[in-house]
Formats: sequence, C-alpha cells, structure tokens
Amino acid sequence: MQQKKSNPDLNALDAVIVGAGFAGLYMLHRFKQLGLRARILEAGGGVGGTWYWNRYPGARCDIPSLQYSYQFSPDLEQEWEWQERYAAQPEIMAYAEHVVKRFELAADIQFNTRVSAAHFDEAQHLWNVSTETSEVISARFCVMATGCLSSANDPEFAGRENFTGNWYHTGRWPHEGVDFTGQRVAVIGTGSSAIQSIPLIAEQAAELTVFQRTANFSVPAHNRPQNLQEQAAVKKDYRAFRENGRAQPIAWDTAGNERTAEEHTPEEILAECERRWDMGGLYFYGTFADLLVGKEANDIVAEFVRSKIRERVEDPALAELLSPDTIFGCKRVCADTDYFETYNRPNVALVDIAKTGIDQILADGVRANGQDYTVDAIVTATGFDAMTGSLDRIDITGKGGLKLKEKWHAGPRTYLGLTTAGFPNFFIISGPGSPSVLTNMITSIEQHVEFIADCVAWLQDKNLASIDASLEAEDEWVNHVNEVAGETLLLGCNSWYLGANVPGKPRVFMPYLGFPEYVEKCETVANNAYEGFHTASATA
Ligand code: N01
Repeated sequence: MQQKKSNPDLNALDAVIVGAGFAGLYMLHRFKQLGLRARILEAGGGVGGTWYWNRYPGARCDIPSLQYSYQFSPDLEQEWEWQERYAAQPEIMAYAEHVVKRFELAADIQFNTRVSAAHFDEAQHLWNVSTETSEVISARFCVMATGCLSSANDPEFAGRENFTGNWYHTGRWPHEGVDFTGQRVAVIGTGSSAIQSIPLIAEQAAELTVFQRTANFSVPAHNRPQNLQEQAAVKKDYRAFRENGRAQPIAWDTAGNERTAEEHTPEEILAECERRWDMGGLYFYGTFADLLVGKEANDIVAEFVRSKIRERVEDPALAELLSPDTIFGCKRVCADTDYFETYNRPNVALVDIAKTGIDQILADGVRANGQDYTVDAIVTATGFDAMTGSLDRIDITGKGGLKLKEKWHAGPRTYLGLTTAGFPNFFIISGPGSPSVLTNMITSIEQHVEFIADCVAWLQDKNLASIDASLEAEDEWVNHVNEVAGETLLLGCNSWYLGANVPGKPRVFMPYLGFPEYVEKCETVANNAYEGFHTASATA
C-alpha cells in the first residue's frame, strides 16, 4: 500500500476546492480576494469541468452565450467576444482558460489530482483531503465544486467486456477526437449528448444505428454566428441584462409568456408555438406561463412538438417512434441542429429498445430485441449519475465518523443545497436542493460562490472556527424542495433530476425550482446571522 504523504507546503491552507470548472475557478478567485490561501485539486489535465470532458462532436451549450457567462467582472464581460449564439465546447474552454489567465489563478490549481477522501478532524476543525496520488492536504474549509453532471453513467450491459471495437462515452470523449469515417457505429441513448452528436456522427460513419429507450423532446437550436449588434446592445447595459436574467425562475431570460395557455384562443396558441419554434432552443420553455404546472398547457406544447417531428421525419412509422409520449420539460428539453432530419439519411437506423433494453454486447456488435447489429464502434450517450455521483465517489466523512454516502442513502439531504448537517465548513456548489441544473448554471454558481465567500468572511470576522447546518433547518429545506417540485409536472417521468436513470438510485427530485425565491432565502439566512446554522469557536 502506498504511504500517504502530507504536503508541507499545503498544510497551512485555508481552503481546498475540489474541481476546476466554472464553480471552482470563481471560488478560488473569491477566496484569493479575501486574502485566503486556497488551492484547487482537479482530476483532469485542464480547467473547464464538464466542458473539459464532454468533447463529443457537436457539444455546445443550450443557453445563449451572452447569458451563459460570468457576470462578476464587468471588464471580463466587455472584453470577451462570443462567436456563436450558442457557444461550442472549444469556445467555452477558451473562455475558461482566458479567465484563468485574466485572474491569475493558474498557480493555485493542481491538475491530474483526483480527490479520493475528505475527512473532518473535529479537534482541529480541519478537513484532511486525500488524493489518489497519496497526498493529504489539510484546510479549514472544503468546497466541493465537483459539478452536477460530471460522473458518467456507465450502464452494466451484459457482455460489455467482450466487445473488440472502440467504445466511447460522450462524457469522457478522447481529446484528440474520433474519426468514424467508413465505420459502422452504434449510439446508445437519445438524451442531449446523443441528440447533439448523432447528426455529426451520421455525416462521417458508413452506418449509424441508434438505440433508443425513451424518445426525447427536442427543438431546433437555430444556432448562428453571434449577432454583433445584439452583443453590442447587451454590452451597453450588461447590468440590466443580468438583473433581468436573475429575476427569472431559471436565471436567464426566455422572454417567457406571462399568460397561461387557456388565456389564448386556438389561433393564438398555434401562433405562439410557431413563434417559439422560430426563436429556437430553450425559449420554448417560455411558451405559456403554466407549461410546467398545467397538464393541458403541457399537452398542447407536447403535441405541437410531435407535429413538428412528423414534419421533420419522412417515414411516418419512424416519426411515431421518435415522438415522446412523456411530459414536455419533465426531462430537460434538448436543442438540436438537424437531429430528426438525420433519420431521413439512408445510413441511419433507429432501434426501439423501450421494452427490452439492450440484450447484450457482442464481440462485434450489439444484440437488441433478439437481433444482432454488427458495429465497429459503440458510443454510450447514457448521461450522468447526476448531482450526487461525483460526491458519492469520494469518501466524505464528517463529525462522529458520519459518512456522507450513508447519510444520503435514501437521497441527498442538504440545507439550501449548499451544506449538509454534520459536515462543518463543508460546502457544495450547486448541490442537490439548489436551483443549479434547472437554471443558467454559471449564474447559480456565482450566487453560491458569493454566499460561501461571504459566510467565510463572516466567520473570520467573528473569529469563529466552524459553521454547520442544523438538522431542523435541513429537514425543513428538504421538505420545501419537495413541496415546490410537487406543485409541478416535473415528477412525471423517469428523469435524471429524479435519479431515475441510474439503477438503484433513490428516487428523489434533486434540484430546487425558482431562482429568485432561492436567492431571497439565502439572503435572509445570511442577514439573520446565518440562521439555520450552528457555529463553533476555536476552543469549543
Ligand atoms: O444524458 P441523459 P445526456 N440502456 O441522461 C439512455 C446536460 N447536457 O448526457 O431516457 C439504454 O439526458 C437514456 O434513456 P432513458 C443536460 O442538462 C447539456 O444526454 O433513461 N439506454 C437517455 O436516452 C442534459 O439533460 C448539453 O430511458 C440508456 C440517454 O441514455 C444532461 O447533460 C448537452 C441506458 C441519457 O440521456 C444529460 O444529458 C449535453 C441503458 N441502460 C448534455 N441508460 C447542452 O446542450 C441510459 N440510457 C448544454
């Protein structure tokens, strides 16, 4: 067994941050501004988090670039010029790398360092963070900036070990890219990653076979080069633009319709659906005010999108198979470029595995519905063990030897999605119970980072050693998150929001719906001397 070594340069750290995505980078910047010694430990070889790993063909953001960007620095906002309406993965990576240079963060980021454990030492009020490279780094604060969609979901397909071709997961794509020219390719899954990559894989591959368990709603992204006049107009008053975004339930402005579906005539309904269709992408969420709470409104929109699928796919039977019968938006809606049209190509086939799943992986292909499909390469676009996966994979131990994994065995329990009782000075950025994946992630991340930085500054100011959520506050928050979700249609399908995509994962709705209400709650907590938390002084 390798001996654990303590790094003497690092044991005087104030904070360890796990992960160098947008959350970790901004957290490091804020801690440095407070004069704290902080260090990021990052498993990957570069910054960018989810954008570092998800390099599959077509990977791009589904929130407009002008909104999916940091707002903490007006200078950064002004100097960065976005190239496309929806930035592709390389542009987002370039942005993250620019931020590292711009704010001089590189010296405090340690790459290729996967954290394996974090244990709280109660006597010292310190977190001892262990890495797979056998370092132990001690710090007063431990911040998990590990991301919501960073732990790949790898289903255990029978016979997987027998496959002799190349196997790729969209969430761990080779950095050098993959050339599928002339190959027979299988894609398993039809979520956002599949929907973005399938049109591009189909252009290269000799044959593409897509294995679909559940049809998914997707609307055209209508991506295009960034409109420079629009960019200039936003930059003229970026503050107002951001304020407006933060006032929306999903923390970016979809120009939401304030009227419910029933407040429209049938002609107006159709016109509004068409208008949204033309806007492209997730603006479709804004079609009617009651889209995610009213079944009738939802049915109207779902049927409209199905009618478009029938227009986009030439073969009516195929169109039917590709048409979801679930609630619109209860899985994250996808934004595509020519996804459905791709099934009109002669080299693309769809296999419906809704009833039986994949039977087995063969040495040279995939067996489904008793039929063998010979392929040279398999792409699993099977998503992520969302929100809790990356935390579960680390041995996190709090007070009294309490293991986070055991505490969360029936589902995650947090106070504000930021902290969990029994784990003092331990923060989770965009954790379960916070708006995170239901919002513009960067805006949610910034709000969390600022909450944590303010909280740490407050502890320093009051000369307090630690802060820990109370169980009562946590229970109340968990109940509230469930109540809010219960008022919507979001519980109505097998989504990763509910953990339903990972066999054996407890079925709990993890994110919190309503960014402005959430921000208000956080502000109230902070203004009331961090109500719902216990603090301890250094001698306690
Ligand atoms: O993953 P998913 P994803 N056998 O979980 C199927 C974000 N994202 O990587 O629906 C066969 O959505 C599964 O089937 P089912 C975005 O938030 C953003 O595509 O569970 N199939 C589903 O079809 C997104 O929501 C962008 O029945 C299996 C697919 O695999 C989130 O990441 C781009 C299976 C998984 O879909 C996740 O997206 C990409 C099995 N055993 C991703 N297990 C942007 O645009 C799973 N599946 C920013």
